[in-house]
Amino acid sequence: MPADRPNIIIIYTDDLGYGDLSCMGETHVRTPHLDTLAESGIRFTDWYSNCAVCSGSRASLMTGQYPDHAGVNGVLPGNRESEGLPDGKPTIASALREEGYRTALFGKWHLGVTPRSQPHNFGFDEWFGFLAGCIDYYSHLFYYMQSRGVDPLHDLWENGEEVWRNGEYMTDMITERSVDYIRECARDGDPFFLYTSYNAPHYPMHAPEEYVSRFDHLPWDKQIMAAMIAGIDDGVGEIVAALEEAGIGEETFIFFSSDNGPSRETRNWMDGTRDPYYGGTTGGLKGHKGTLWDGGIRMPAIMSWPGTIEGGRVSDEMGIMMDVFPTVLEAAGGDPSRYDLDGVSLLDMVADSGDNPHDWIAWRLGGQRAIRRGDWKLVLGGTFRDSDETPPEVWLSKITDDFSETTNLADENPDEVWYLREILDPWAEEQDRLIREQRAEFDARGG
Ligand SMILES: [Ca+2]
Repeated sequence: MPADRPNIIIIYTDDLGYGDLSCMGETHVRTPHLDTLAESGIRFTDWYSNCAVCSGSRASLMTGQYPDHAGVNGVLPGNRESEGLPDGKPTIASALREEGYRTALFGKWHLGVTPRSQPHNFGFDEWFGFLAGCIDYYSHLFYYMQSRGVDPLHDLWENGEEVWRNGEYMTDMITERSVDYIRECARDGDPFFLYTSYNAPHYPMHAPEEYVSRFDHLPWDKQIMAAMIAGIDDGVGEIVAALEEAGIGEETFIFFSSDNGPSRETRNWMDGTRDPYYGGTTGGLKGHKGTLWDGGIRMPAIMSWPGTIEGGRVSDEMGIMMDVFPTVLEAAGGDPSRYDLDGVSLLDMVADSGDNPHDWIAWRLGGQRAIRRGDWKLVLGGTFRDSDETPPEVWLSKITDDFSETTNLADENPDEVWYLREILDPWAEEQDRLIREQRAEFDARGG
């Protein structure tokens, strides 16, 4: 396989916070394999998710578009009638398949449950995992819509067929499938795209004793979080070891990140406690999952391609999940301009010290809107879910100086607010139009 045609692996985690890795400053957990991966490539300090919750973030990762443009914003429901991406929507997987890649997904999809919404209709040759937002790690049941009248559902599938693996820990199954796939592709000499999509450390807070016992010294909320993250970290170690054993480590591009910030939901506790959960950490960023403060959308992110990208670097350049599609497609020798993408290829920036192509990036979730441009970040309608505090409607931060968005500079910088709104308001209107159009088209075809 020529070095200019790398294997592509995306390792995605679920509700992992900005501060939850030891290479990001967390002192409770230990993530030696991820720290080594970061050392082998670039660790980003200013990498963003396109959405503060699961489905929107994953829609952008897969399609290279803003969530509304992709047709999925917010969180898709977990019932079996749940529809996801519109038919025919190109994804990273379909684009790489056109370039001759084998493609596989192991783990969480959360971009629709109905047969037509499933991964094999969006470019994945093979897949194993679950389709809704979360599952019990051992029974693989989805329990979380009983308050809306939906009974628990079993949610484990292989290539569209329901399968049962009662008692097997989901994180370990995802790792095993990923490692087997790497060995198989390496043996056959095929370039591959592997999407390893861990549901950890999303609730329910489950981990085997093997991981839990490593953190006996911690209080329960931190102990179980550290154990679930250790499961991921061991998995990353096994994946990298499999690449090295097969002699393809140098020509494999790995991107690691998380879909949104840490959850403060009380259901993380599992002991009837109704306090907000602080097992995961934003590392000092304001907010959490579900909010457009940086704690909801700024993510740990690692990009490694040892044969091509110089390692041992930390980058404060701004990047975002929708950039991954064009970046890896270009790395694979494809042409991103063939696709209608909102993300931009960062390949020149990461491999050849080129300029960051981003001027600004923006977000929209429910009544919240936000934009970051240069040193500034504007949040409109910002909220919290772990307190009754209602922030001012307009919040302007000098984000490069004010990591935690603590000081509102809106009143003293009306020109900056005006300028950012001149970009953000029409953008948000356009996103609203795009998702309405997508859903109308969807409805017209019979849902
Ligand atoms: Ca999530």
